[in-house]
Amino acid sequence: ETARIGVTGLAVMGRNLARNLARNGCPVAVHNRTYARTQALLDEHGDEGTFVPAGSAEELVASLERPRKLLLMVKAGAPTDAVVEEFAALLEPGDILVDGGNAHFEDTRRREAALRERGLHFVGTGISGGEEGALHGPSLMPGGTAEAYRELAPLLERIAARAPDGAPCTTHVGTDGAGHFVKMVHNGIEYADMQLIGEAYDLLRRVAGWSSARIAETFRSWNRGRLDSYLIEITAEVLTHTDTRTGEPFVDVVADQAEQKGTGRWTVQHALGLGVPVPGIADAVFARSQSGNTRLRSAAAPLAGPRDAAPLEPHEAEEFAGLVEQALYASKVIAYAQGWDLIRAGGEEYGWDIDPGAMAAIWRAGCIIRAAFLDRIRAAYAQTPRLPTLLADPEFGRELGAAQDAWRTTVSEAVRRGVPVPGMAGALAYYDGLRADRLPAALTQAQRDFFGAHTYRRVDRAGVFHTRWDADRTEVEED
Ligand code: NBP
Repeated sequence: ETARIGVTGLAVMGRNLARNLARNGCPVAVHNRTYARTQALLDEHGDEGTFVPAGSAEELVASLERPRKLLLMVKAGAPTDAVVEEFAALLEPGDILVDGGNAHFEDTRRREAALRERGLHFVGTGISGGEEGALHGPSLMPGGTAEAYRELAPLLERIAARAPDGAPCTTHVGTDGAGHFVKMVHNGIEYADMQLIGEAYDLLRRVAGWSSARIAETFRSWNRGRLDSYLIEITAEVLTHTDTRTGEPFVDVVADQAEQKGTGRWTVQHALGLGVPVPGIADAVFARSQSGNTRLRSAAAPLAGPRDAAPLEPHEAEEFAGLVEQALYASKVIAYAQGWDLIRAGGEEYGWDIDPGAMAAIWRAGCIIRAAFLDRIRAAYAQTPRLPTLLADPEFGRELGAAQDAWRTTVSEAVRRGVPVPGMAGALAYYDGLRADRLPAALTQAQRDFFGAHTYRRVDRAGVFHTRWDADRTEVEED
């Protein structure tokens, strides 16, 4: 009983989290199905702290302080179920199993309920930041019981990333699958953000006519302003890189077919189920699918439309880049607002008491969407915890208002020149849709009543009505 926590599954993530724990003075027991990985960790990093190697599951469990805390870092899906079962059989009531894999939150809910029956805590934990984050400080999103979180907090806070104000990037998100749920939404937001950055790049390339190096410089300058974020920073890095084989800009030799592992799709599926509009995330997922659909793309390639019009004059290009920055920023605010709507709806649906400001706070560092901007979201919710949408925050509202002319010009220019900007155009439509005095949804309701007697409500009186379209077109009130 010498280790404060154990880690099983020592591939890139588990190995780096174990090292992070050990480096932060926490004796950690380490185990892997195939012992070679455990040995490699000891050989290569054994001097970084106290590692207690375990050759078997029994040995691992025997080496842990009580209540035992065990972090699973194995492949999501069936392997996680197998490992949960293996260890649950060896643990005792009050012990805590933490699943740091990319589990679907519904699987986490199922596992948590099953283990709770056996007196065990199961803490599904979203972990963001990839390999580097795992080693130097990830953003950690634990679910499970508050009681389990109290036991884990000292350890999690020690290994988590630190926000610029020094706060550790972890908090108890909510019960059962809440942690994996918000990790899923985090990834959905990441998809939307990447899509918008891609559109901004495309506009600078095709409308401003700039080289990758010139665009990289622009992203670097944006990164010193309100767009300051990890994704903008790495975009500049990628655009600066030269392909070693051809000497061409690296981005020009990469096939333009985006892939996905599925968390963006999950986000959209759940948003559809909950009836929360997240078009910014959906457009990003669909844009990846569209890019990868070579059959559709080659069939449509000959279709008419503007193609490679002459780029803008240099002074116009400079001005245009300023407009693109505004369109990008405004669209980003919209995408994040949609993500936060989904967090709120998920919390209501599953009975999680998720603090929306705390999510922004723990994403300020360690994760892929880390950005200065997240501190503004934190502040907006600190000021008004029940903000109905981020757009209702006076600061964000003012910024969107100030950006909208540039945003509209950018989208118009893109449309005119045939540059696809589903993210920016969709974000603008969402903005206009929400602020509209009256929507054509009225016509939709009338049509639904016409073909399906689906009824409608009126603007001038309470109640539910139907018009007898196929008879004398008189109106009847339904009860
Ligand atoms: P992998 O997802 O590649 O999983 C490999 C690990 O799972 C190895 O330790 C392997 O043991 C173990 N494993 C498998 Br596969 N089947 C097993 C079984 N039936 N019983 C016991 N162990 C089994 O590793 P990773 O990339 O380090 O990711 C770990 C988890 O963290 C995943 O759920 C992943 O989705 C998640 N995650 C990854 C990232 C990232 O950036 N990579 C970020 C955040 C979360 P073996 O060595 O014996 O084959």
